[in-house]
Amino acid sequence: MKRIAESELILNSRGAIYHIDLRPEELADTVITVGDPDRVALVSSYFDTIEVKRQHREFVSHTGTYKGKRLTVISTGIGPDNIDIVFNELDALVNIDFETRTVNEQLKALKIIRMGTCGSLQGDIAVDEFIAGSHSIGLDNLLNFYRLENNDEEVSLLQQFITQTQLNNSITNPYISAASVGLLKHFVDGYNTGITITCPGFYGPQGRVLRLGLRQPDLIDSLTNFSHGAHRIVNFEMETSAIYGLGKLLGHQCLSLNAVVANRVTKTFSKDGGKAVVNLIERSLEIIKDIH
Ligand code: R1P
Ligand code: URA
Repeated sequence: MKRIAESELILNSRGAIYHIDLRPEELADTVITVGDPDRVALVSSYFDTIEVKRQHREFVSHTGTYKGKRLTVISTGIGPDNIDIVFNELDALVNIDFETRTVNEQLKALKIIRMGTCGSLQGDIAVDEFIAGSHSIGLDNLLNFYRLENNDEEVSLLQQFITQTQLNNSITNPYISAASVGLLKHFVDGYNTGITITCPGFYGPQGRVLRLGLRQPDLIDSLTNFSHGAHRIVNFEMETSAIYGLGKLLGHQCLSLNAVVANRVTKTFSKDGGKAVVNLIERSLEIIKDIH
């Protein structure tokens, strides 16, 4: 077995992995990711007990139990680049032996569920509603650094996306990956579903104009109008493509749940996005506790 060098697998003086500062025994098999570091304490406020609390940079993590189910909730901060860090380090915690610095023969699959916020791209999915992303198309570049392979359905969706939106140019080289079907099937009542677009920014990359002109001024319309069979694009945010792509490559089951705080078609913003997030957390924890 090849030994992974100190410069590649970086451990701190606690024997914890570098950015997220967790040791293997401090991580639960079911992980909730949130963008906002303050949302970690919000999620863990529903826990029966909290056994571990760590923080390094924007990566806050609490491990405890919710109605008896052991969970870790961790903040990723904003963006796919942070997901690269969090996912590689979560995977290392369960699939690399920190003593020998070798990959375990028996690999473990985590269940990883994002609870985030997003913008709706459909007029009929209003602010404060929830979305579970069936697939994610990344307009960011992260998975282009890895060897992501697609099944026939994904290839066909991506080809149609490029044809209909013409988004495969000097701005972006889109990629696609899917949610875990085994997780998605639990989130039906109260969750809209469809394709989530992940953008490498909140303003220009999501078609927002404050003072700067855009190279892709028809971005929102082209995403809203996309359709392929029963598939349509429902929302965008800034992490899901990286979560689905890396989750698939590393062998973890992933799902991204988001509360809609902005609707970009009706041009409305939630009057109480905080409450929408609380509602998403409460409903989703009740489902997660029963998933084995
Ligand atoms: C932008 O405001 C942030 O909010 C969304 C986006 O994906 C981005 O991270 O998610 P979170 O609320 O989980 O951070
Ligand atoms: N998060 C995003 O990335 N975009 C939105 O419009 C709202 C939340």
